Amino acid sequence: LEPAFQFMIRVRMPGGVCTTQQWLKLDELARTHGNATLRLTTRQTVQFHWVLKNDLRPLIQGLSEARLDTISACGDDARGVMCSVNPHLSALHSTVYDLAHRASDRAIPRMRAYREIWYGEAREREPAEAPEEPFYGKTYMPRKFKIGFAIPPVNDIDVYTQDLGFIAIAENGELKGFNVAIGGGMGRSDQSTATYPRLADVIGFVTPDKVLETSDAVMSVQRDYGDRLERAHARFKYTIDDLGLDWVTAEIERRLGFTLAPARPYTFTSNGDTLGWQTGDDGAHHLTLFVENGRLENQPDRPLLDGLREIARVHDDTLRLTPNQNITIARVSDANRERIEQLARDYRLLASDWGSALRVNSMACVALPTCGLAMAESERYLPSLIARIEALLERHRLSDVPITVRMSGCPNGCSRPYVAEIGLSGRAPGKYNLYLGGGFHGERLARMYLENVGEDGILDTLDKTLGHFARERHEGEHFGDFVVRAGYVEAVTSGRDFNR
Ligand code: SRM
Ligand code: SF4
Repeated sequence: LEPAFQFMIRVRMPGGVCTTQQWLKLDELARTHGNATLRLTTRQTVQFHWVLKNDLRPLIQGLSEARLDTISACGDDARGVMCSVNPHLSALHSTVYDLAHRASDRAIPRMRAYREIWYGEAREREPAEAPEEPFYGKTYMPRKFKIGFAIPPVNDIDVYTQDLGFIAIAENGELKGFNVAIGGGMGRSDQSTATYPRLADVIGFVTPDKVLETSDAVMSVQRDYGDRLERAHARFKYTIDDLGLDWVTAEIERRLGFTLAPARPYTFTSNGDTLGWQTGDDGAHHLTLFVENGRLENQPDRPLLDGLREIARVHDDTLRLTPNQNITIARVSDANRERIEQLARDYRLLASDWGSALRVNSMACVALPTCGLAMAESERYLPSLIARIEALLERHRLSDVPITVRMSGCPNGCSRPYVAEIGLSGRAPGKYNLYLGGGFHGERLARMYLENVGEDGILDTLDKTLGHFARERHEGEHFGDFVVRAGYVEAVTSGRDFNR
């Protein structure tokens, strides 16, 4: 007899685009081989939790029936490639999504072991003249490597937190190319000032035909120069800070064989999702639902998993999983519009059911009970903390003001808390570091304001700062900008400055 090991399974889903048939399969697998929940993640995919060892193979084989797999969703390789969900710019989205998908296909490992282990295919010997991994070789990357495509003005993918970000530049709806941003990342280790979150630097511009080779060149620099001795120092952000941005950029250009063009102007306005109905430039309708912390499960008063299944049975186009753990019902036909809205209302999936603008701009990582690295609660705790913050917001008449709040159960920062206007990262049960001053569209890191505090300390500080914000904010000013202007925190100017 062996212990009942339980596993988390993460699906690879570039850009979060999923057909309704695929969704129905995910739903079925969660009910038959998981814990009857699906968890939408901050990188636009789904996770299954509490999968027992004997359920692993049938689950992964079931995914394969829906043309899905888990390759490269974890590991020292290119992780799930992200792509903005921007229904307003439908045509542009489809071009950029196509590139994101190709970048994902190109960056994933080629190994056959996956098929042998999970699908039971016969073992093939690696021919000496054709190495199995032409890019990764035998040692893969020093660490995970994250790629994302953003479509301004929406920075929903938090492009500055990616190891490699592509920022779409369009003129009159036509894609001209991408600004290239390198060296973002959130992860830190507890109480280690040698580790820090860092925002990516924009190093230049490339045309669409150069995106895949740019991705190869950037990844290969990190593959060859990243730290392979100390894992906590092995992300690309540290390679860049150690070798210098200019040196790394020159090395990327040397490998590309051309110099990057100067970066082009662009504007981001938020890093959240636009919830509710939107109509694209091609006239198609899209409905973005709010899923608190991405957890779809059947609670007695909110049978969310059933709700999505009902919608997927009616809908005849795709779903798009957003980088903020929400879900967009994309390209809803006129015939289905009323029915789908009614289902979303019946199953309480509309943002309007959920209260404050703070709540619908909130994210929490999974943390306890499944995450082995968690130091404090996150997904299970943030909703109740928000209810208490909502009482403060109501008192200060700020309920309708969008403010981003993100909580992580440990310093790794899976919910990207260090770019939130209010960030919380777990230190111990019931204790968090409180960060303030992140940029509303992900353009500035937050700074630690309180260390290792409990709920009372967090609420006292928010009462004071939100009250001050309500009284003295400038027209249209965001909370993150206000706390910097009012002197609560000094703006963080670089990764290394984060721990100052
Ligand atoms: Fe993460 C590790 C969950 C996005 C930084 N992350 C983990 C693990 C697998 C724990 C582990 O290694 O044992 C967590 C599984 C928990 C569970 O029970 O399900 C976990 N990470 C998640 C998800 C599900 C959080 C969520 O609530 O949505 C996200 C899945 C994304 C996906 O679909 O691929 C998730 N993780 C992120 C992000 C955000 C992003 O990528 O945009 C980050 C910060 C960005 C970055 O990478 O810097 C992130 N996760 C980490 C780290 C710290 C990496 C570092 O550089 O130090 C770890 C720990 C590690 O890798 O050693 C980690
Ligand atoms: Fe786990 Fe920490 Fe990531 Fe939360 S931030 S899911 S606690 S690794």
